[in-house]
Amino acid sequence: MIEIIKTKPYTDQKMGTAGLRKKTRIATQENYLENFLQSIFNTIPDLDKKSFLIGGDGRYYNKIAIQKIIKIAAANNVKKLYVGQNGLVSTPAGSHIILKNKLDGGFVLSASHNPGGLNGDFGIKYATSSGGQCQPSESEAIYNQTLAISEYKIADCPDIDLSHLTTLKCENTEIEIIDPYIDYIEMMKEIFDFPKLKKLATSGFRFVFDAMNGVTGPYGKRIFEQELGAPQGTVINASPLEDFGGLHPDPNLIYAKHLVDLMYSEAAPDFAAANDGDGDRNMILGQSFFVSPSDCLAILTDNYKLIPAYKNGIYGVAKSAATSMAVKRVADALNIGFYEVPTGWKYFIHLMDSNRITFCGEESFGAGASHIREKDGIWAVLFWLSIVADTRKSIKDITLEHWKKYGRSYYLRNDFEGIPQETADKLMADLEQKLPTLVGKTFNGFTVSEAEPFIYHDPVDHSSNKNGLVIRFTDGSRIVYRLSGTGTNGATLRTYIERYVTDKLLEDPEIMLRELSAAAHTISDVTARTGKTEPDIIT
Ligand code: G16
Repeated sequence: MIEIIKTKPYTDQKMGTAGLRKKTRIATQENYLENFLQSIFNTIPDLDKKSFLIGGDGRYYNKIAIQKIIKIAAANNVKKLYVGQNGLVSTPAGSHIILKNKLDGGFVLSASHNPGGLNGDFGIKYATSSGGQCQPSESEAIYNQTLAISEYKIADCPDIDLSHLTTLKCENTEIEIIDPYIDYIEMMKEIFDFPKLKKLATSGFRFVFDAMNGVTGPYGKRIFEQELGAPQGTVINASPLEDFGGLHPDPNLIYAKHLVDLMYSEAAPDFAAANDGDGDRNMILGQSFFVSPSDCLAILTDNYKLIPAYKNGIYGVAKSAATSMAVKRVADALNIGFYEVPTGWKYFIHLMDSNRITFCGEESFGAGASHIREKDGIWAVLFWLSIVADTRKSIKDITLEHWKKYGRSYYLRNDFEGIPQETADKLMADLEQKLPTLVGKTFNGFTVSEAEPFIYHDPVDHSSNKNGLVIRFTDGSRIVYRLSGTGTNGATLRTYIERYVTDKLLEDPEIMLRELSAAAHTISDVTARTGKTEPDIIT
């Protein structure tokens, strides 16, 4: 039986950088999820011929939300649903499942690196048949539906048992519970030299993979411990938990402090890595050493030949505008294409589909390649392990050699969080107005050479998107300002600071960037406007 339920629109269902992300208490309001799902289905024709993936990172409310999505999809006469066993699918594995099975899209229930639980966050990443998240024009169409919705459809089927690999039906919709790991692991085996990695993992090389109680625990156990033979216990925080065991599953120096402390202690293993809640972000650490995400992308690109899947050559490389210029220097040296896009993995999709790029990455702890259409945390870890297996060098030495060859972009991101949205919007609008007047001026010894909004022209669909403001200095330094599209608490102003040097390679970034950070502060007038004298978070 299909019920038609009357509902009223919510006005806040516009997707951000990566899907819809909300406080759990907001997402669990009456009909909130139902409205959003029905709005998506309203934009898709011929649902009786369409198949979708459903899964998530295991966070609170996922189990309830999955049952709702199944019943709403069935009521809308969707042909088939593939559902991850126990409701689990990592974002990268989900992208692969969509592409491999030629699905029409998918729903990964995750607020990514944001904490979970009733007092945490909930989210939905909606992917299309591209294997990646929907394009801005598609999310706009869905948003318009959410503003106009007056009813949704839901089937009256019993809840589905997600624990067994089986196929069932709800109305006309076939529901297949699938193994979320197997295809992803096979894909990793095709990309990397697993026998070589196994030699490293069983040679006394000590490493830790921290899944932060997110979805990559079971993936990590299977890949690092079972396939590669690393000792049991190599994967820590390995059980996906509804509240991530109280962790904030964001793999960075602040929220993965336990791992950072280990790597800066006497007991440090040779290598450590962490992934976020849904497995698309990564952090890489060596003994007393942290690899910044921007450097990570540059180093992986420079070492592409070590990986079987890329040894015959790669197309170009792309980064978000806010990411440091380190990878550009590698692209120039390798004579491959280089692209800069707005923040958001969706902007890389057309570049991959049109064979313009193979690798891409972002400052927000994301790196990936064209094997899928999302960033991929475990892929980045396997890539680093491959470099170590080949060179037998430490993470610090690999990075230092890179800097000696190319110079170093010191890089920091300063986040000012919880700003009232109107204050943040006004700050950005006023700053944009001011940009032309900055050219030629000197701040703390840095002279502005260019100052403009970042506008991206997609070479494939010819759409244009504005995202952030970029100030360039005569010595190659840059400051980028933008508002986050993933926060759930007011607005977050992100200020990205970058300074390029060819000497002084092993200094503290906070010291090297002190003057430039102060300049960024002055230019944005952030203290007068927000009352904040310091960033809330520096990464
Ligand atoms: C998402 C997007 C990334 C983006 C990041 C930060 O990552 O997929 O492309 O760089 O958010 O976005 P913002 O600066 O707008 O907060 P994830 O891992 O949260 O899905």
